[in-house]
Amino acid sequence: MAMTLAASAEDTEDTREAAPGPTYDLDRVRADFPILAQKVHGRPLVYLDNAASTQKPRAVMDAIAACYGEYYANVERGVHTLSQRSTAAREGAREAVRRFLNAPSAEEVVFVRGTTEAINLVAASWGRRHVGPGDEVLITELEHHSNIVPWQLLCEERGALLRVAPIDDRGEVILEELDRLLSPRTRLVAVAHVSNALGTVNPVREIAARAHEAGAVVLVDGAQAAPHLRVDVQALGCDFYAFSGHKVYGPSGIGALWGRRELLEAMPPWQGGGGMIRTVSFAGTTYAPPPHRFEAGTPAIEAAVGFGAALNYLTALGLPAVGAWEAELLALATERMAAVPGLRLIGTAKEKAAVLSFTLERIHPHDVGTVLDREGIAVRAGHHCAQPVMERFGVPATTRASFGLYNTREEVEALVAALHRARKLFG
Ligand code: 7TS
Repeated sequence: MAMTLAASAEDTEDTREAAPGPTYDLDRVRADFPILAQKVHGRPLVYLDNAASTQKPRAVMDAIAACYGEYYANVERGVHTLSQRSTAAREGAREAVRRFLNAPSAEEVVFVRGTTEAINLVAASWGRRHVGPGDEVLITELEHHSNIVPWQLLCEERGALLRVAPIDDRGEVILEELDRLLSPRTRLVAVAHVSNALGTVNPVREIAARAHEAGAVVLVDGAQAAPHLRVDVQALGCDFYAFSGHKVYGPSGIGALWGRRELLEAMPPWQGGGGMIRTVSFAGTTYAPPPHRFEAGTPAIEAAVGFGAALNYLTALGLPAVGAWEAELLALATERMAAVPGLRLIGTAKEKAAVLSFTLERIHPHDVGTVLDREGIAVRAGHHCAQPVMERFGVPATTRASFGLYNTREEVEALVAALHRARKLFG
């Protein structure tokens, strides 16, 4: 794909001098992430696989260590002091999620294992109740498999139809097509806030408004947005928002689903067990109100605590500052990569966040990934759980570099230099 950002060497120098850098202290931020200070194959680690999972700051490790070392016990229902402290810490994390999303109430925040589980929860609970034969669920062509397969399963079970709004050659959702596919039969529109394979930032607010006009409920997959953009679920106007802890510098195995209170209250449980009931008898069981109705069993207590610490860390740095820095890295990388012979960028939307997917002529993406790893550079190669996107662009896989708040301009330069070397190596 043709690049438009190619600048002359002089322009480039000017840009670099004028570049303000992050509005936070990058050296200090990097020092918060002990894992970054290591060598891989004798070279300084350059971690550019942040879209898959981010590294963890000391604040998150300390919060988890304090949970285990000072107050760990099972949560809820406990009269003893440690159980009450554990419960309070986990509920504090729920409040951190509420603040992070600007949700109206912490009771609308359900802890889940991650984005995947959040979407499955909505499909299994809300979906089974509201999607019937002849109904439609509308997604887009750029979704992660997590925002495709649960809807396929639901539609198959309910006799409903899955519709897909196409993307254009830049990787932007074609809004006119989305409009055309919206109908009174559309029960739900499920859309990524940011694409993991392309980096496209979707106009979620506009999509939500259009979907609501058609009478549909809107779920936003925020897995790739939460680490980069300030999310305000009230301003977005969506009905559900899902994201994962491990992509926002927190632990794996934890994430959150935010849902509008009226919707959550009307939803049946999706898993049964301890913690989600009001009363149980063999004659019949009544259920706890949200969020506990959707949290059966002993939860990931320490992970929730670490998740809250991660969100507070990110908020303290400031998402606008983080996003601005990552945008600079993305612009620099986009410009530099234009000079790598045979490099095709996959995903050139006007609005992008922190993801650069590309192919190199005559070199398989996995080989690119392996060559980069020999230089200490961690990127991902594959279909990124977005096979329909690969199909749309006619490639089996891409190499993907994805940026996080701790990446540097020098790391971008190291990536590009390594790509030039790979180019020479493979001819
Ligand atoms: N949605 C999007 C847009 C994602 O990028 C991912 C994970 C998920 C959902 C699923 O999140 P999980 O935390 O439940 O696994 N994306 C990636 C990726 O791009 N590489 O590894 C995981």
